[in-house]
Amino acid sequence: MSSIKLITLHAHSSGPNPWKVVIILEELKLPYTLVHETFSSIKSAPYTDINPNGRVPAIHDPNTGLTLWESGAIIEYLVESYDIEQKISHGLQSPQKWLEKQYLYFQVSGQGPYFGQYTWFARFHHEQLPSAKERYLNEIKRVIGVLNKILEGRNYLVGEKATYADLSFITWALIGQNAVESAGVDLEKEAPNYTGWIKRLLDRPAVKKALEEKEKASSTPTH
Ligand SMILES: N[C@@H](CCC(=O)N[C@@H](CS)C(=O)NCC(=O)O)C(=O)O
Repeated sequence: MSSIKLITLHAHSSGPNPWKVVIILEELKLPYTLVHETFSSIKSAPYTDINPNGRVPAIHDPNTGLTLWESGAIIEYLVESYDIEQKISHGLQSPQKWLEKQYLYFQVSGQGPYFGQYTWFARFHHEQLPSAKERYLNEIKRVIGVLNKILEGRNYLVGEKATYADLSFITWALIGQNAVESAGVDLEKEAPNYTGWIKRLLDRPAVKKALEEKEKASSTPTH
């Protein structure tokens, strides 16, 4: 691993998506460097030359020359390129590979955007729209309920070990947890499989390290 060159990851401290990628980099023990962007720096060049969509994360991997954006694609790329020992995946030839992808796509399309829209309407929208907040809060509860049911009698989403599929849910789960608990839901009681799963994932050293990096980035002022 020591011959692998530093992978550059563009991130913003407060957005959950880049930190999903940091978790994967930490789990795979890949060398990386963080470029701390601001919400204004990602909207113009030079950043938009890297990601024309003006969002984080994006990576550049000098080992292959690839520049890539969209957190799901980045996670798939890192796992398929570097998880040779199948630390957080079941391998490209296994049938579980498709289940891992299924859950990753559920995360990027079914968890992230709904949880993100709730945050938008709860914190940033220029007017109070209770019906919009209610819709997205109900979606958060629904998605948590779906995962809670899937996790009945099992520790992880695919097979007997934590994979990138599980790990991709963590950062948005923390936001969703705050949202539903602020609305008076006792999540441990309502969704014990789900809360147990999140706790198991949060206990992993790589996850702890990634969340510490996020915390550090939040307390370091950028330009
Ligand atoms: N589908 C994209 C979403 C990326 C995204 O929305 N990132 C947020 C940070 S978590 C962002 O850049 N927000 C800035 C903005 O909305 O202008 C992905 O998964 O990478």
